[in-house]
Amino acid sequence: MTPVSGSHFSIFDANFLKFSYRFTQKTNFTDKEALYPHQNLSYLLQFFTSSNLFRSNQLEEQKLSQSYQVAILGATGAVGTELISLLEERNFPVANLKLLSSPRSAGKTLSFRGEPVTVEAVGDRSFDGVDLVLASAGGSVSKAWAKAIVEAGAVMVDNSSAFRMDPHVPLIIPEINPEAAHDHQGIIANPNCTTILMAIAVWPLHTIQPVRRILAATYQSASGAGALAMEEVKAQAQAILNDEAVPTEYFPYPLAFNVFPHNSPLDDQGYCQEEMKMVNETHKIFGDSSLKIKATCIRVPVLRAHSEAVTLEFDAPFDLGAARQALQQAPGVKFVEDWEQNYFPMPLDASGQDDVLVGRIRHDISNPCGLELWLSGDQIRKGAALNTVQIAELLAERELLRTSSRETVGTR
Ligand code: 2RA
Repeated sequence: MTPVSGSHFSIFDANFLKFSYRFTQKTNFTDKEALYPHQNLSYLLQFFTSSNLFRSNQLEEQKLSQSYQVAILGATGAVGTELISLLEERNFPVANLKLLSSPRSAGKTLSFRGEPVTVEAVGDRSFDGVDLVLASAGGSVSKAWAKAIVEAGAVMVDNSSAFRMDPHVPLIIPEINPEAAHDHQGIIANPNCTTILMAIAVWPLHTIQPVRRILAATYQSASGAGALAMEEVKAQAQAILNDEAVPTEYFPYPLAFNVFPHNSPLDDQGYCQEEMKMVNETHKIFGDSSLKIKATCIRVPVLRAHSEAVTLEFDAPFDLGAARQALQQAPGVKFVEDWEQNYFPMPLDASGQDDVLVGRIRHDISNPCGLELWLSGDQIRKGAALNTVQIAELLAERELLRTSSRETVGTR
């Protein structure tokens, strides 16, 4: 497999460009900034030299000289196959890609950079010499192999819920808490899809004016239950249209032409696991467990992008213009609002996109300090695989992967 290098535009470049744009567009300088314009310049210079763009250029240089032994655990699932595409699309410096699965899926052939790669059954020696494992095979599989992965010297970026709330495991959305990566002890957790999508939209507002309470209602697609569940919804729709028996192997009830509350286990307060993930994970990512959060999670007959209606409460009214501007400039967000056309984020538009579509920003008419937004985000990409690959990029940029088995590009 020949490693490639080339142009690569990461979220970190986007951060810098958005910052620069915001800076050049800034007209409402504070008295202090107007009095000391050189401070603005020095701030810009300081930002540039410490910026992610700078680090991104470092990654470009690293890419020319170093690459990594990468394994995907759970390679044949919806997220696994997206991970393969994203490593290729984003030109992650892969020296060799190992695709791992359960024995049931082993032997399949998938393609990476135009070459066939045979999926191997995961086993005791699978992680020998591997630097980075991107895991998306479910919590029990992650728990079963985590020790072997870490003992082999690799870093595991885990897409399951197995380690998310472990205090020794950073839980990361690179646009929000990249610094947490420095504390890793071999495992980094990728948050749940609903948490990522909500946090990406709320964080830019929270940094302007702290949010005190979040009320969310989700509209979750079939993709959250996996590739086979997506196929099941299509089969259900076909069966209903043909007046035939409706298959329900992956969902407890027919999802086609129906909606039902998320079927993860319920606690004694009446909240399901999916809802509590949004609460607990957001606390950990924002570093604020005093933030009041509640969610109602609902499965809807959409194939691959989740949507969420989110109400935020602040201590004081949030200016609508400031909220729109913050979201227009936020990394990972595409602002989508056309009030005349009544056009706002939709899962069909979000599918296949990296950015979370956010819009329909309005005041909560029942609360002067409330603000409402609506979002749609691709559950498989930013909700899972893209965030995982962005964490991998962060680890490479900040040299947080081991160096012992890195290869020099061109040696293979
Ligand atoms: C779901 N949150 O949508 C899950 C996927 N991680 O059901």
